[in-house]
Amino acid sequence: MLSRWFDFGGDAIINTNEHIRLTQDVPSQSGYLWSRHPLFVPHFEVEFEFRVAGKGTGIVGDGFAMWLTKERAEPGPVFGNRDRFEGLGIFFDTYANTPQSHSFPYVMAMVGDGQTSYDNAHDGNANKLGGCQADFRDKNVPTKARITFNVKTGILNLKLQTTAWDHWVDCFTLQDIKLPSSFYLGFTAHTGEVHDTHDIIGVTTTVLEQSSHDNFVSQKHNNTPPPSKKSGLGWVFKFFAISGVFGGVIFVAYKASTKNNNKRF
Ligand SMILES: [Ca+2]
Repeated sequence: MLSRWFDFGGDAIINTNEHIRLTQDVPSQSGYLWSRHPLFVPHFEVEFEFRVAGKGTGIVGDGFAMWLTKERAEPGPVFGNRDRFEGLGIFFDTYANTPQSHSFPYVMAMVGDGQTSYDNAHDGNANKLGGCQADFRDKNVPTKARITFNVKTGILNLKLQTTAWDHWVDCFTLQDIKLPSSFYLGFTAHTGEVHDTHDIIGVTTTVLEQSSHDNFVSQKHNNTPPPSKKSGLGWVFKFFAISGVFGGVIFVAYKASTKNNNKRF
């Protein structure tokens, strides 16, 4: 239940073998999962598996969000997180606050400057940088998202897997994105009058490197085939995968600091 790298709170509950449940399928819940330590990596990928489902067949909500922000673990009104955040929010919105030209669920991105509010009344339209319709609710296949971001080029891409295993569809690619120099990785969700369960099943982060040809290549590709049977250790395994990457980053930071100290003395 305790982790050096992540913590959770609000109404989030943990099933060690299965998932972190950010909200249950009941009204007025709000939960979070946040990295304890900031990331300082210039080029990376975050892939996570999630599941949104519930007994409701009509109006459900409200959805969940993935964050790369300067702040962490500050519950509030934006899918369970604080408003006026600084950094990236990707919203997996299952509830139409106002009639839209697109259908729901809808996935969209906003980069906050620490002062601008999320446009809650219009599902974030005022600050939408990119988005796509994505039928990710209550699916039989594992639903996943993969975000890649390159600080140098400012290019941010989101792909989704919602229809079949290893069938990734581009949701959006954004240019000239600037994030805070260090940021935390978080997931939050909330329910209001309408509700759903919002689960984070696993997260893997990969540090990507620059090749000698100035192209960026991945140190590691995660092409593992679908599990033939759900492993009880799935969450634990993935959790250690995260810890490994964060551990690596922290270790580098620690090494750098030690080196400076050595020089000084
Ligand atoms: Ca909404």
